[in-house]
Amino acid sequence: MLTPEQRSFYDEQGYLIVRQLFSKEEVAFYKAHYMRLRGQGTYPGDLAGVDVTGNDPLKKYPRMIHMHRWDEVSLKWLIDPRLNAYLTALTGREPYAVQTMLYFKPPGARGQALHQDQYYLRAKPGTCIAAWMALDDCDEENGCLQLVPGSQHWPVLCTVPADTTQSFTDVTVPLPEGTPVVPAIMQAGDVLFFNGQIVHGSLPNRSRDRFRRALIGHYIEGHAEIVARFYHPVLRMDGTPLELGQSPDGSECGVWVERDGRRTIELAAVQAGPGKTE
Ligand SMILES: O=C(O)CCC(=O)C(=O)O
Repeated sequence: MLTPEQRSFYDEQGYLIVRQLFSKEEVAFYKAHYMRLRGQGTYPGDLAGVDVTGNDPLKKYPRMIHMHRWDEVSLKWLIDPRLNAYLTALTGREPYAVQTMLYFKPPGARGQALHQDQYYLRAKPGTCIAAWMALDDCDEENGCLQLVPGSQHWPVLCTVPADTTQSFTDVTVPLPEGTPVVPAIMQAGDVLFFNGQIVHGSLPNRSRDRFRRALIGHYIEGHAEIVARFYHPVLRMDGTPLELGQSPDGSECGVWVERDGRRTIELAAVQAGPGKTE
């Protein structure tokens, strides 16, 4: 299913958009399902983010997390054979599934500052990989995902404080001036696969009336032996749990330095783990 062109795009850029992997009918089903769940109450792990003001739209539509642990629809999506086929082809081996998330991102909602997922998951050996499915058409106006092509080759960078007027999370990674950040312009039903090391995030939803809903699965490579505690139980792609170890709380991180007139990354320190989840 993965074409040679898709393979080389992913290897070079660190991400790949597969167009219309899910049908319009499926998208309509998931949208209705999650809007109904959101309207029905609160769930473990609901997150509106830091600095939530009285009129923050995220208060009304907090992100849902790990729904696959209590919602059969989410579990089935997480291990869907289409996602598995791409993830297996991209990483060379069937991965393990560890997380679901649903971002509602209503008009006016903040985004998530640039970050690397591996900072949170700390899967080793190897890294993590995400499947990010658009439930609404998304572009720069409603806060589509943005990525730094090629950054999958970087180590996990040491984090710095984020601008919490723009981001619902409070850490980000510094980038040298002029580093290209590209928008992932997608239609509902497209799936974006991205490497766990790649720098990505999103800006606020500046539209007047367009949600930017996304259903997201996080996976770790099939040779991983440890992952951060928050992501247990780890699942095989048939939905059965398996025992993996827990990664230590904290990891080495890189900082930008100038060498021979070039910006490069040097491993500098061990930074504490996020202490909370993404
Ligand atoms: O959807 C977003 O705006 C951020 C999602 C994200 O960063 C992730 O799934 O790792």
